[in-house]
Amino acid sequence: MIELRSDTFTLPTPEMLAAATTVPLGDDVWGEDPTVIALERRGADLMGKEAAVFVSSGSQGNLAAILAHTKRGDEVICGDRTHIFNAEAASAAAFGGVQLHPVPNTRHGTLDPEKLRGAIRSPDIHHPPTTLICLENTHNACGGAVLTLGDMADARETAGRAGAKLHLDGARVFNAAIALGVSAASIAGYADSVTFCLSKGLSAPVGSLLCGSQHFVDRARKYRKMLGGGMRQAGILAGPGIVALATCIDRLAEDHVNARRIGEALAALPGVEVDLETLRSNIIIADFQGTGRTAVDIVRALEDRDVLTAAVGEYRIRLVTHRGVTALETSQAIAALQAELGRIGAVASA
Ligand code: TLP
Repeated sequence: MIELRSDTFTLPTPEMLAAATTVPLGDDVWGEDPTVIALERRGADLMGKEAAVFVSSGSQGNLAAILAHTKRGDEVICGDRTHIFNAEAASAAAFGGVQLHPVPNTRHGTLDPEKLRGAIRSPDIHHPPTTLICLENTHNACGGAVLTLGDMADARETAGRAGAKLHLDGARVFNAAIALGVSAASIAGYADSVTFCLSKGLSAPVGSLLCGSQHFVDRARKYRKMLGGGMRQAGILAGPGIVALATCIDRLAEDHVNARRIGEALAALPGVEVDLETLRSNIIIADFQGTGRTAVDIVRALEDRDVLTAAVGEYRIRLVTHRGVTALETSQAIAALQAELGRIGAVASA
């Protein structure tokens, strides 16, 4: 099977598995696991932040960040297509008592600047205070769109003027860095805090890092404990994370090349639409409405051709490239897509 449902399916490398069984361990709730400490240091350095806390998942990192930045009754502005708004089970509302205020995402994954400014609350007895703005880079549901440094700077400025903090859901921030040809720290530099995932394209089995100032990370660590995220000999998980940061960042460029090939091949098929301008990382979202077939129908048909994809709307399918999909498998997946959906030439001559 060619696995294109998500980069979360990546399996650990042999070096990661070896690290899991050989790294020094301690009780991390006591702050004594040397491997977790080393991973947190490395993560913070890569993001250019003072400190980091190892969390079980991207969702836990985003929630701990929101809890640490806000208080009950606050309002948090985020894009209407963000993972925080759509795919974290309303955790910020349920556990933090904060209201998420969605602003339309542009196809580039940014927040429409005018709508963002308009969403910021003025001081008024009726209004919840806007204390946090969240961005996502790369932007999953916008087809892996990459926010530029200029986009980040604009949001920073708006947050600053509003007296709000800026959190970056950087689950795939290294994909953004590779696509822009800049360091991850230069992207994260615009945000007060950043979550990034070890368990997606970086291929570690478990975990994310939440990074920010020492004061912020101390608060987030406390919230992680409240969420049941205080782990003990977590070095078993942090060891593979250290290997992921040392060995799997640069190779993300290959995933981008493969995604581009798939996106271009899909865009050439009759009735299929792909935004090739925003396709710059490892995620492709294609719209199949013009084929007259639903996403679920096409996903099933592709499965019969040994290609796994995910429906993300009635007519939209997401495909994600990663370390588990080689250039050859990319060609095989493209051949399967062409066989299932037909080439433009084939339809024209029919
Ligand atoms: N994304 C998963 C699914 O939940 C959709 C995926 O397969 O892409 N932020 C972003 C931008 C994400 O894409 C994800 C996971 C998360 C946060 C949450 O990370 P985890 O799954 O570790 O909680």
